[in-house]
Amino acid sequence: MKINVVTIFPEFFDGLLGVSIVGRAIEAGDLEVNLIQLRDEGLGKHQQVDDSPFGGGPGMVMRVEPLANTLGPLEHTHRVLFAPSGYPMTQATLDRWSEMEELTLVCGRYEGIDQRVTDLFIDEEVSLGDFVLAGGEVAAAAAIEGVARLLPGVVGNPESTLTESFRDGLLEEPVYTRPAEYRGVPVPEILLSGDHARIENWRQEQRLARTRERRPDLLSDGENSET
Ligand code: JFT
Repeated sequence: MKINVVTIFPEFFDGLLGVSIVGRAIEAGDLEVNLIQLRDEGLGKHQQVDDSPFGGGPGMVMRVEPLANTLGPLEHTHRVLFAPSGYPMTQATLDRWSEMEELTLVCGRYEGIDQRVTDLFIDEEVSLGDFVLAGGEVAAAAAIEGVARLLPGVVGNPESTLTESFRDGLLEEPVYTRPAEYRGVPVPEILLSGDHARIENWRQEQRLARTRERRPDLLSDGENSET
């Protein structure tokens, strides 16, 4: 698939695109990432992309014209805007995007983007989470990595994300590797027992206990309400 990223900081993505799953997906031709410098459509001698807010208030707002001129020609793609006030971006969101031919991720800065950009040129507005960043780039980077690992042919593709334990709506269990004891702290003996039925039972209990403690919201709704 192809992912366009609209940003005034294209260098921000250099590390991401060179390493690990994303780097390999690009290398293998499973993923193309096209970085688009928004400032190329900036206004005037200084290629300005922002202006002061109507109605007053602190900071600057991203103007319509540079974004409109950039996003208009990308109408054939699914155009996503990151915003603190967006719908939550979840695994289901990434699953859906990973099936698309061409996705466009729009990253803003300053206090936000003129609402008319969203109204006229954006298909979906999402947020990475309930915390405050200084712009959309970190959220876009998270989306690129999360989508890349779902692409067919990518090493580490979970095959069916339904087989991933997070998909049954629970947090994952703790995992261990060698050594069997470190600074007097042993690996749970059950994991060394070779009894795969008891091990799977233990893992499920751990997932449930962890979810009850850390994310009770995941249990109180839908298909896990009986667990
Ligand atoms: C922050 C963001 C996400 C996500 C897009 C744009 C400007 C800075 C800002 C900060 C506080 C209030 C704007 C953005 C995010 C997240 C995304 C922008 N800012 N208004 N912050 N935190 N989880 N996605 Cl454009």
